[in-house]
Amino acid sequence: MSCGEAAPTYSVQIKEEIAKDGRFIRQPNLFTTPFGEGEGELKVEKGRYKLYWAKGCHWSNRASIVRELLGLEDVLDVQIVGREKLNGTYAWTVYDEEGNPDKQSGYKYLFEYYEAAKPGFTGRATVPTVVDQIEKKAVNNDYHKLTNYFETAFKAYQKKDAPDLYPEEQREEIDALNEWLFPNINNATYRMMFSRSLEAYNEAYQDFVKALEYLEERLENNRFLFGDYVTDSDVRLYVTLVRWEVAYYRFLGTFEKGLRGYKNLWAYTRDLYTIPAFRHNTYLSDIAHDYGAIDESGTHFPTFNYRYWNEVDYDKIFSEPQNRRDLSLDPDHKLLVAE
Ligand SMILES: N[C@@H](CCC(=O)N[C@@H](CS)C(=O)NCC(=O)O)C(=O)O
Repeated sequence: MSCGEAAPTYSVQIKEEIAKDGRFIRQPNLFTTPFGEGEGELKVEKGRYKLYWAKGCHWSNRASIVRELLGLEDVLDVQIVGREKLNGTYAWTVYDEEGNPDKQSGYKYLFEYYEAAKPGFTGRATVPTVVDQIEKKAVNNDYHKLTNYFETAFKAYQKKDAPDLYPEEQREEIDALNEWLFPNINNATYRMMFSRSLEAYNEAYQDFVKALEYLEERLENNRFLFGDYVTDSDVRLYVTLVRWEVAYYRFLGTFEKGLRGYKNLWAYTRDLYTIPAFRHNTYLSDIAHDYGAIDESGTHFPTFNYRYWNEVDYDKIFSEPQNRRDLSLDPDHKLLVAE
């Protein structure tokens, strides 16, 4: 983490998110106003919005990958947040390397954008968050829909040869798969991570492993989830698989096998990793970095990642060649670009 002190923890779930039986029930997103031209919607304008995201966080990594895939650099600014201990908890920082507040807003912390939007706000300020740089407030942190807005409402601002990650005729199927990926893959890892009963843990574990088996089979004959081209769903699956392999797998519990034990899923992840927008936005060593929260409690057994996060050549491992192109009728193109 380039800004501020070392940052041992990425997510601080609050008491209200743990149910009586130990299950983790995620808080709803705070800012869900859609982007679009309709009444009350967020109008897309150059110079207005900025996306904040964190290297370790897959909810926000989806948005940073799609932003780059679609070439939205000119219309949507971006910044990777830092993490800092503040008043006994942790806060996302938005100041620069020298500690100067954000030039446009004058803020040092992400929660200041939340307070500006919701006076009296006391909850968790989370990534991803899109802020309005003119009004200096948070406007959208709806990670379920953010990439879909980039694919649709931001269309006029996409680069010329931008791929179609959300083809109209496939939207229903993509939405359905995304809704399934949320509890079974993306949030299943957090359901394991934040559970406070073994029963809740096991439930999430079973969902996750069953889902992996299903996806492994689906990818046996399909290069990507919907065939020859990358879609929005692939981005959502990729961001969790990468973190599972590099980090979660080493501390979430005991898995019968890791990503590398799933022939298709592992080759699929590497196939996606070779796409520049995926690779640029995947900070493998940072994801592996264990800041040593366990060590602070006095244990003599710091994790593998605590000791070696920066010595393993993850880029080399993820760049090992695979031959998934043979599954495609259009092997030279992974992205669907309209004529
Ligand atoms: N917006 C969502 C999810 C996004 C989320 O949990 N992001 C994490 C990082 S992966 C975060 O920003 N955590 C900060 C915190 O919990 O203080 C929520 O409110 O639950």
